[in-house]
Amino acid sequence: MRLATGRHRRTRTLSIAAAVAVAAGAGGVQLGLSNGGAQAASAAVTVSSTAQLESAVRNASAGTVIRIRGGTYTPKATLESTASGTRSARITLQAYGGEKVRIDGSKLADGSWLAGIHGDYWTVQNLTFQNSPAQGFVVTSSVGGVFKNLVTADNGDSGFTLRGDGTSDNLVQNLDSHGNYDAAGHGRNADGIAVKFGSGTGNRITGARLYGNSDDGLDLWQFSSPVTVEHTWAFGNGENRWDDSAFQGDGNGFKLGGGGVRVAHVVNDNAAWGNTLHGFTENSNPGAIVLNRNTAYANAEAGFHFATGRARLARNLAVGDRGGASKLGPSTVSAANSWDAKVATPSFRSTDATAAYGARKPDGALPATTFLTTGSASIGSTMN
Ligand SMILES: [Ca+2]
Ligand SMILES: [Ca+2]
Repeated sequence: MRLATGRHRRTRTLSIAAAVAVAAGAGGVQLGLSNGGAQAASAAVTVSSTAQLESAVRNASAGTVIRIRGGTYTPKATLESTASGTRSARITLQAYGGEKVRIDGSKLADGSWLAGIHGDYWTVQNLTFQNSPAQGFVVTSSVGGVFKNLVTADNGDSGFTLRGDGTSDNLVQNLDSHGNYDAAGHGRNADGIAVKFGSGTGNRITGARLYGNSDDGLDLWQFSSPVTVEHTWAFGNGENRWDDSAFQGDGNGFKLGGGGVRVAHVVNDNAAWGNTLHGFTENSNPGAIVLNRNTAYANAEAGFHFATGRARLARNLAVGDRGGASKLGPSTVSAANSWDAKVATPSFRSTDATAAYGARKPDGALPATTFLTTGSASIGSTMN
């Protein structure tokens, strides 16, 4: 273990403080702060009712595997745990076999998250988290998490969130996050995935579809360590789909910073289309963000907006963005992109996005599509 115990001690203190803060609020949240009585709950447990699910999450400890039978579950308090697994004894929360499980927040008190993990080495997979009054799924100061084949939809704030210092080595794979909208903020906060207000290296997002959210597809506001984002599509964000007369959603596909931090995120082989603001933007992050082989298509503002920082852009493709292909400041490095001199812009095989909305492959991978592909081996997203 390369980390000193000091980090764990600090994290645990913060987690308990946060948990107490939640417990002190409305809703009577019950938290499994003590593992003393929970050891017997380790190992596999299969749940088929909301009460069983709440109990299983509350009592989880290293080695627990919670399997949820198909159906819709409506917890009355945030599904929350401060327990940690280990590298060799993870805590697992997943659907039973191939069954379809929806965890639905429509019975939660206003302002409640639907689910919150405050521990290390969790695996959460093959589940839908929907209709929360606030955030859908929140991971705080966690290490080594695997969050795979999840859906976070129609929640009252961001769908999926990574936050807090000590957020390291987490993998978010094949997330679908859509329709998230914060009514109280008139849509200005709810992103598909938010990695915000924290730090820690080794976090990777891959294979996500982030669409139809009121604010941004992906938002890395004030996360001060590099995040890797790849094979991810952000589309149709920032549209007022809620008949909100005071709508304030922004609508960037990929918002790669902001809030005064300087950080060189790595953003490769993604696509952004049909967003109401920029496809890809530094959002004032002055760091040397790396962007290779991304595609921006038909966004309302710039395809690539990097006006103030030191981003390094290569082999990106921008077509049909109404604010122009790129808006780049003097400190950026731009080479072999479609807007650079003597670079040919290949034609798309298809501009019909239907297949991009379609069912994923059986293993959860992005659906096969010719949408926005060109056949070029040198420029633009591969769309897979
Ligand atoms: Ca916003
Ligand atoms: Ca945002």
